[in-house]
Amino acid sequence: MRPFIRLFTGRLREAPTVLRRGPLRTDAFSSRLHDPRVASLLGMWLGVAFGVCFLTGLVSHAMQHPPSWLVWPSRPVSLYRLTQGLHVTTGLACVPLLLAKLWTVYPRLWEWPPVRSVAHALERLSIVPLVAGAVFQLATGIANIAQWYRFRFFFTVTHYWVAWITIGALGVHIAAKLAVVRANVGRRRGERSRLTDRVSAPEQPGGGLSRRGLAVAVASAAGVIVTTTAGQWVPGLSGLDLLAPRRPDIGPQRLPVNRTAAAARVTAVARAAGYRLEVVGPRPFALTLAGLRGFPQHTSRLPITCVEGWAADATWHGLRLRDLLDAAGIPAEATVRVESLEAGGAYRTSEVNPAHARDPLTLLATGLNGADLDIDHGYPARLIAPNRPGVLQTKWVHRVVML
Ligand SMILES: Nc1nc2c(c(=O)[nH]1)N[C@H]1C(S)=C(S)[C@@H](COP(=O)(O)O)O[C@H]1N2
Ligand SMILES: [Mo]
Repeated sequence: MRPFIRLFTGRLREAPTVLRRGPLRTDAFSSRLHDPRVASLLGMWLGVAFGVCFLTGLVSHAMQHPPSWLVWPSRPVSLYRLTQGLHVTTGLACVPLLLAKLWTVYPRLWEWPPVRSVAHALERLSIVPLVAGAVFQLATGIANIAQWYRFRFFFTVTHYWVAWITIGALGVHIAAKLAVVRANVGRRRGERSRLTDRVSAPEQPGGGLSRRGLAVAVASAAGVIVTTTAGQWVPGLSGLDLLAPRRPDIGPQRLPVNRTAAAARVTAVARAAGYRLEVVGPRPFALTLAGLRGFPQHTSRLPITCVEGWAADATWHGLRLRDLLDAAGIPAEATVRVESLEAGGAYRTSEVNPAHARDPLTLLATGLNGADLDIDHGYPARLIAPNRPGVLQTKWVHRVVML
């Protein structure tokens, strides 16, 4: 018992001889890259990428699931495109940064003594949710953008809450490591040499990758990932999209499809001659397709921005939602619900707040890029509004209801 207590009170300064093997032997990790300076530098890059990813993720999440007190503005038109695009891009850039960082610091798992104080124990424990959370977020995020839903849990909710756990653990970690980072970043070589650390190895002449070499390699990997995927949402860069799961210009009518009419089982009802658009308000009415075309026709240039990280501009034709609401006597401050012909599915309806419903760019579109809407893009009519997540741009609309 006593050696055990001494182990955790730090009085056992050296690892017992029986344990001094494998990763616990002296000089088990000889690379000079397992050092606090490299760890601090990678940690700072990772902190910036992760921080941007977290904040943009929060904004995107709040746009998709607005709390009751928040009415999102409909402008700027592409705000969601920016937040969600940055979210996915910075998340992808975290992959090489995180791998390099974990490799740099993993020898510390065998740090001796394992625990020096309560604060040290807590700091070490916070590594578990930090690493597990970061790996989980990147893995589920990548699975999501690749539409690879092999997990049983609901992605949106889990990804959101694990983000909070991870950022909390990151806060603890940064607070604990601030002194080490200060001592290692932004100072001159001579000043840095004061810093002592058990796992830091002296610069060895010749052989192995230098610190600068590692920094260049990691930054290049992140740079390649960013430039070959950002074209998914940044206009004009789609030609570089070698690693992106989607090309924003490929699909029917040069626009990707998220869920096809066949997958949503709406092909027959959407094409049925008996199609009517119902508008439910103080003066309810129903319109045939010809009736829809009888309304003043408008054109809006607006992007579809999918939560999966792709965004594509398109030219939409149709009637303004606000003209439809006015005709039904629906007041300007009303929120409406747009309902799809789709019988089930998480995205069969969406709510449109007054700012979006009344925006002159918001259409019930019946046409896309100069032709009738393709069935996979929501024929006979779909919602398209500025600054709105793709999941809320309801397709195959057949009812608009005042709430
Ligand atoms: N009824 C219905 N509308 C829907 C969806 C859906 O599953 N059902 N998917 C949404 C999602 S996630 C996106 S990104 C956009 C994509 O529109 P597009 O397929 O025309 O590009 O449609 C949205 N509209
Ligand atoms: Mo989407």
